[in-house]
Amino acid sequence: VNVSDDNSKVTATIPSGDTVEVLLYGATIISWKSNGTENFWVSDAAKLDGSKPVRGGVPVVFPVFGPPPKNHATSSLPQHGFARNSRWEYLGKSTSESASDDSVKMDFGLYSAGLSEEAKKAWPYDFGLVYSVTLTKGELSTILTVRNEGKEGFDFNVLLHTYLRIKDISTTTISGLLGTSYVDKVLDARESTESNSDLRITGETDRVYKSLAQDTTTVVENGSPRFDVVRKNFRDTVIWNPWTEKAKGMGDFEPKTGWREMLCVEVGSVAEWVRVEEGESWEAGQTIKSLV
Ligand code: TA6
Repeated sequence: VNVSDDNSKVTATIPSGDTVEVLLYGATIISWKSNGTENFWVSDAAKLDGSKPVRGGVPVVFPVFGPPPKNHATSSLPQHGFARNSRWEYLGKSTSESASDDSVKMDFGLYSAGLSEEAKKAWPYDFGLVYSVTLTKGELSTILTVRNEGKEGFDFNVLLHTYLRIKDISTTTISGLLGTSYVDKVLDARESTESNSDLRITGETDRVYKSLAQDTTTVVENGSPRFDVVRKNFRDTVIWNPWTEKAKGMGDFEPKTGWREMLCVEVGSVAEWVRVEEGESWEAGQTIKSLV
């Protein structure tokens, strides 16, 4: 197991050759390679210098998902909150040798004290986040622990905004959503129930699937499973593809045809607020399995 930290990015490699790269900016995973294959999509125009959230990989969304609501403690935060554009600390690694293959866990921390003055003013709660990234052969697990370090309870959303790399959106389907109710943000937040056991993406798609019964969402390419995305203690899953117009409208989305090769499957708790009272903590995460 090899872990290197150049003070802006932590890179880990395990004996199988699998690697993961985590920017301290936003604790954003910008690469995960397994079996010689890159699993995440990152825009060619993504900013990796901390000047804006990374367009790709796995941005961490906290304490609010989407544009913040009015008349709420999060109202003056930027879209998707401050976690993805704050500098996190690398807290260190732990490795475990096992018969099958070695694994490595790296921890990252973000605390209210480490926030920008602007973010602290916008959301004045004492909190601590610990984000653990565990690389094992063919799998990447991430767990986020939210701790209330203050005297007042607070409400939050959390979401892992994963940009999966796929070969071609037109031959990709998503299973595990059947029967789940969802909010369709492209059809002005209309509520519907998923009737497809294998969902095809045929245009701009921006849906919040709520309280899924199944904890695994599978991405299938040309009829064979490519990824399992397994939720742990997260209630919801967002499916997003910007398609042509929205891709054109994002300055940091390149190539403009990149929407054909990416699919966001984003596990989170976003349809309802999660609340932690004084001294309480809460944790949730995902395990993504690369099936090729
Ligand atoms: O997760 C889907 C979404 O909420 C979309 O509505 C779109 O806004 C996307 O996130 C990207 O948001 P960003 O702030 O990263 O441009």
